Amino acid sequence: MSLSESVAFDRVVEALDNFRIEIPSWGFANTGTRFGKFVQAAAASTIEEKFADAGEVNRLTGATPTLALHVLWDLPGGSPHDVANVRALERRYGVRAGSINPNLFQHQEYRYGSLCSPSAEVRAQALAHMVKSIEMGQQLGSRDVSLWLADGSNYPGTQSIRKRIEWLEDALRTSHAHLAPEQRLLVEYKPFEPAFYHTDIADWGMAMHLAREAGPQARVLVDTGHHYATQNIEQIVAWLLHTGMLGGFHFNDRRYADDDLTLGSIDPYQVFRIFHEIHAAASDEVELDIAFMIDQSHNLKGKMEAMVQTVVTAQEIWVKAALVDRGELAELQTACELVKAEETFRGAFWLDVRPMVAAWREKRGIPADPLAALRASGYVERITRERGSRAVGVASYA
Ligand code: RM4
Ligand code: MN
Ligand code: MN
Repeated sequence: MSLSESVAFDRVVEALDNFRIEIPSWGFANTGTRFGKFVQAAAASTIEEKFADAGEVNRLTGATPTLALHVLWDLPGGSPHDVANVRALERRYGVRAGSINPNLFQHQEYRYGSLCSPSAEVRAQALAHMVKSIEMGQQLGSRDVSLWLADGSNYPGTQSIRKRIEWLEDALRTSHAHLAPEQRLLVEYKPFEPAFYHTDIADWGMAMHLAREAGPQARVLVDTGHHYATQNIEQIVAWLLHTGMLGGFHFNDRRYADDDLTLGSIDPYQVFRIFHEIHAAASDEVELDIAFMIDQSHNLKGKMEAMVQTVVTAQEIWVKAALVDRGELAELQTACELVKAEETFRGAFWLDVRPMVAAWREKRGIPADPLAALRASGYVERITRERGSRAVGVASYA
């Protein structure tokens, strides 16, 4: 890292001023593993509580102005009343509705699939839900409809993989036709779980094909937890950037599978490598339109603390990647100066950027240490008292 201190700070300011990350409503709710759920007294169970928590995270970090919503959990009626209610909550808590996530994995009818079910009737029901989600996005003024499909099969020979591709192509084309001009359809992939033999959208190649089939407003969404353990995620990101197909991210960390651990807790260098690809593409004037989102829900950590910790980590790693001297790196790459290139690259990773990030926060009137500010605010104690006494319904998530 050979940038002078003042150049470095300017870059930090620019990088953080432009960095926004969406938080998920389900990150504040009680969820768990397949085996058990350890409920938390402070967990949110109404949409108002989720907006309140999101507003607090935004106040502490200045980086989370939108809240991703899951249709079945947050907008179950899908009625005008739901929409009016969300609009009022947006005003009250200073956070807007973000991506709309259809829920095609919890109804009993979806046992053998939703958009890919062999039953035409079930496929029609799933498609109607897609269309409804798109319309809710329009009414809420939120831009992205983000599709994660749990469809797949558990045993070889039990389903026609190719027929299911055709049904899915049809469903996505029809869904796309309902998009307003400013809306986008994001297609997420995941190699396995809940299906354990084949998953209908298992990797980025399938997601990219489907997004292209769907239409010009469809893009791929990369959930960092949705890859096999050895996969080179930043290479996938580079390809999606190159092809103009990168629509967004769901960030979380993992050690084994879709673990939804806090970002950077296992492998911060992985996050750095992904962020570097994005900064590098931006400096090469690649056109970018990327929704950064968090997809985590914690079973053991306090939900507010974990969310603030994640946003802070994302900001720090985003800044580290912004501080790679890309001019120098390009020269070293051309000259095939391997060790120097690698040291230039990872030198930025080793920097302790926390003082500069704190200085940026002070400059922007945000608490210098958001986690300490959360603790000092008494917010978690208050919601624990207010929410703790009632009986909790515990949702399950994939
Ligand atoms: C899935 C996937 C989706 C998320 C659900 C809750 O594993 O990551 O994005 O909506 O979990
Ligand atoms: Mn996800
Ligand atoms: Mn996931």
